[in-house]
Amino acid sequence: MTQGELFQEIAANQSLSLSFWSNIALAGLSILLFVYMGRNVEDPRSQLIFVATLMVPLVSISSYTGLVSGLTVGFVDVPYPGGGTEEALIMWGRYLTWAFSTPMILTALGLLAGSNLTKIFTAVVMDIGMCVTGLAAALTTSSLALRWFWYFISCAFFLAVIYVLLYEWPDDAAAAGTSEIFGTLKTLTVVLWFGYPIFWALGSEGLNVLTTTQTSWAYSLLDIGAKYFFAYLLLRWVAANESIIGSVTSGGLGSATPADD
Ligand code: RET
Repeated sequence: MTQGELFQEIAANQSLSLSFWSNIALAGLSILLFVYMGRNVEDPRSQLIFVATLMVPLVSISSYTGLVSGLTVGFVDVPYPGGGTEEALIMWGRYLTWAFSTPMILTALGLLAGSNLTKIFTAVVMDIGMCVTGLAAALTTSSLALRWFWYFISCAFFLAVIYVLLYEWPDDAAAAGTSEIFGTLKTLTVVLWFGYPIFWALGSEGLNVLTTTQTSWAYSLLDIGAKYFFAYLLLRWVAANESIIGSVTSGGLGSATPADD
């Protein structure tokens, strides 16, 4: 199918189109709002959090423009359990662009927690591994088993990210004095991020319990919470508490918290 035909196919499905356009609109509004919120921020660490977080809606508007234009979607012969293969519209651009947006979310969270470079690097590279292997899972057509093997590799990367979020950064955030906001954002992130592999498994890429349009809406709604709402909460706090972020002294390779022993 040509890109023009894919574009027509998407435009003809009103609900699917709306799941894309709603995010383009929200990403656009978020970009304007976040630039405005950051206009007076002067502390360099707070500015870095702003830039990283601003990248999230910037990547998002690009991602959804790719989807709605037919550039980053395609019909793929997906093997399903039971032996059959079905041609399904796969939004592979989502997995590709997550490799750019989710590292920004984690970098911003790590900076907020006052984490050291080692932990931020670990979270970011595991996260990129998760997105790229998720893309491989979505595009593998040769074997059902290997499709799911990619999925489980991606889940393993994902668990490493969750580990850093749940067991490493909370202690750092306590030392940095950002515990309260970090706790809120951590919970929001962990809960919403678990939604993605669940909907992948249920959707047209996985077990085909949900249609492509339903899967797309699931991702689009998760995106609204995990990106724009998350970013708004984070930036509102950072703009109001620049001095706390400014007094964080960690950021090198060492541990932000003193060793336990
Ligand atoms: C996939 C499928 C394979 C297994 C796992 C996945 C996890 C995806 C996640 C995505 C988060 C995306 C966000 C985007 C915001 O821009 C790739 C669906 C574990 C956690 C927050």
